Amino acid sequence: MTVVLIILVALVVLAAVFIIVRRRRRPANAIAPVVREAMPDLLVSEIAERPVLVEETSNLDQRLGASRSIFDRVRAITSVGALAQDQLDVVEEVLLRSDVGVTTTRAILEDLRTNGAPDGVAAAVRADLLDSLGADRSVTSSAEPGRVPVWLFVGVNGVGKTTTIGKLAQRHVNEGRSVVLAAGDTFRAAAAEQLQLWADRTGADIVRAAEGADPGSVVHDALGRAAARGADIVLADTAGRRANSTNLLDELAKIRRVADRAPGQVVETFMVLDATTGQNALSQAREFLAAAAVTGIVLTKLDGTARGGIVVAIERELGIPVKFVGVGEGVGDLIVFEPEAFVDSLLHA
Ligand SMILES: Nc1nc2c(ncn2[C@@H]2O[C@H](COP(=O)(O)OP(=O)(O)OP(=O)(O)O)[C@@H](O)[C@H]2O)c(=O)[nH]1
Ligand SMILES: [Mg+2]
Repeated sequence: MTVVLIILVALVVLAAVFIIVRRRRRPANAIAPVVREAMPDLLVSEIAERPVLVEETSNLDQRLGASRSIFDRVRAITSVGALAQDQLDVVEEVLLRSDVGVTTTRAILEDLRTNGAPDGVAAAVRADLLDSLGADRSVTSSAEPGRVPVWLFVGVNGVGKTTTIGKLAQRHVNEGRSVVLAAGDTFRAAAAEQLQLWADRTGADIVRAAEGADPGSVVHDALGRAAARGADIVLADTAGRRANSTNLLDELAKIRRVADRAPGQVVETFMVLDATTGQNALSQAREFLAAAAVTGIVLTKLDGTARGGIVVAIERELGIPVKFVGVGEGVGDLIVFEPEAFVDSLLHA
């Protein structure tokens, strides 16, 4: 009996000690559990409207804002039919300021004088600009069976070759193609580094060599790698400068020969031009045309100029279609050039 009593007392003492210790362990500022109210049946009574994705056209308006503003005065002419001389003067000034070029400006004025503007001046100018942008701008991304298509990028330094390659690599990858970048600008080490960043970012493969290496052999190695891996396309970067322009053009011609030899096949040679350099872009371009057998133009930095009409002048003067335009530094800021969207952006109300 005594033993049972002792055990009972011991148990009571142990229980008391246990409770005291537990209370001590709870921090002084411990938060007491909150007694929650019952949840309402309806959590959100009004759902905010989903943001509308910015459409390409309105985005283009924004990117071409400076060029678009030059055309403000043309859009402001609301009369229809025959044009007064002061209205013709406004159209002429606007077209010249936008860098459309003298020949196209004259042709448009002639049309306005002869035919007037039955649907308004903006509509008439729009139609004339579209007429002068009628080139075939199809882009080839496939080669003969057993060969790897190559897109070669040429142009003077700083125009945006490497950035354009990065943006296009992303575009190809998005469309399900495997891409090999050839770091053919071996003139400076930073060029390959810059292309490497784009490779990392887009998931493209890259072949590069040390500064001063032969760019032809870089392109050759890139083709070997692309063929071995069954890659879908090679995008080849080139240097924008050399000791002198003869060296640069000779080098480009040589790179082109290498790139066009099996297993490679050059299916597009893009000359990259910087729209902000205006008419200078044209004189640069002529030098490259013969050496590199250019098939298309990429006009970059259209977002940075009010003289977007240079697109028209370039096509007219060089007879080469603008196939892509750069409208910013981001990976998505390269668009397929579509004359309608472009001209609409300049001239719609
Ligand atoms: N705003 C704007 N900037 C651009 C565009 N395209 C390229 N750039 C910028 O132009 C600068 C030069 O671009 P790069 O791609 O290095 O030019 P590059 O032709 O490769 O130059 P080199 O390698 O020196 O021959 C960079 O700061 C780019 O971000 C564009 O469409 N819009
Ligand atoms: Mg470069």
